[in-house]
Amino acid sequence: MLRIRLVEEALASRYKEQEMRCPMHLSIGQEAVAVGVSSALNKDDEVFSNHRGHAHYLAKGGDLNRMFAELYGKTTGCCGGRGGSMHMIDLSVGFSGSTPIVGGTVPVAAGAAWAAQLQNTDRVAVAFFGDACFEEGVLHESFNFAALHKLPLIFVCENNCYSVYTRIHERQPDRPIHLIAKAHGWSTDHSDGNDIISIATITQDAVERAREGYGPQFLEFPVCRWREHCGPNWDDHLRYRPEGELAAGQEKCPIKRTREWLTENNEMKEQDFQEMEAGIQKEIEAAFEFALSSSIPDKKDLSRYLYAE
Ligand SMILES: Cc1ncc(C[n+]2csc(CCOP(=O)(O)OP(=O)(O)O)c2C)c(N)n1
Ligand SMILES: [Mg+2]
Repeated sequence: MLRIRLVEEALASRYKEQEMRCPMHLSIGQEAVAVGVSSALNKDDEVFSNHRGHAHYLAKGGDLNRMFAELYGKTTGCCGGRGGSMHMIDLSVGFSGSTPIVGGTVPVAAGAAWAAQLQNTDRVAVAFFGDACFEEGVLHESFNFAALHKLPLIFVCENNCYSVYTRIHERQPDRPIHLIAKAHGWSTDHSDGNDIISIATITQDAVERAREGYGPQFLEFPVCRWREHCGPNWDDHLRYRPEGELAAGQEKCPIKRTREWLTENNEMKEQDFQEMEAGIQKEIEAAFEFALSSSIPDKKDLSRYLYAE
């Protein structure tokens, strides 16, 4: 969680240099879900992400150098510099892709889960999405298909209550999102999206059920997006959130909470955190150097990769 936080804070501070020329949606404040869920997965389990995907990519084991190079549009990026922030992929660690089309990866995750089932593997697929994804027809079609075929698929809803500037109660009827999944007859669970231990625990249970053939599982985690929807800035001055909501969300910071818990239980000392931070900062500096010194794609390759080669 700390690594993801420091990585995204570093990206936010360098974004204004205008060298990373892709829109960027940061997960600052929402790190616990990506990390807690991924901690319950094997390397070959397949994760599918959305527009807010840096945390999912890193938590699944994605390479930081290749991620930064992708953001800078360089050939060494995880998509050869063609995708940018919202189209990352690293099949070697089971990060099977992200797209910015809200709901776009959900049916693809269902396909991956179906393939895992047809091939008699014990792999599961995971689809991360936000609360706004419930307004997309394809999510409900995927729910139906997954339920019908009892797919080994974990649906993970990171509910930050917003679709850009619009609060959930202006967009959807007032009911818990996880009850929609329950209506399909699945196991559903939900917990505080700032509590890494409970996220990891309920995900482990869900993954186990999915591997044992009990079909799709649905997890909902309420979280708080700290910064603007898209971009590196703070935007509370725009007043689309009720007064005090952001401050209350920040007070529940998953990293602060875990740090306090680890210190109180004598698992880690202040010095350990400082050493950890220093190590991460070094890694971040090296990743920027790697990305900045890599080359940009050649014009002659422009039409490549449109179709499988
Ligand atoms: C099909 C589709 N409709 C609209 C958009 C524009 N759009 C991009 S992100 C976003 C909000 C998504 O909210 P949510 O799914 O809750 O994720 P969050 O940004 O809160 O993490 C919208 C409407 C889009 N990318 N795709
Ligand atoms: Mg949202």
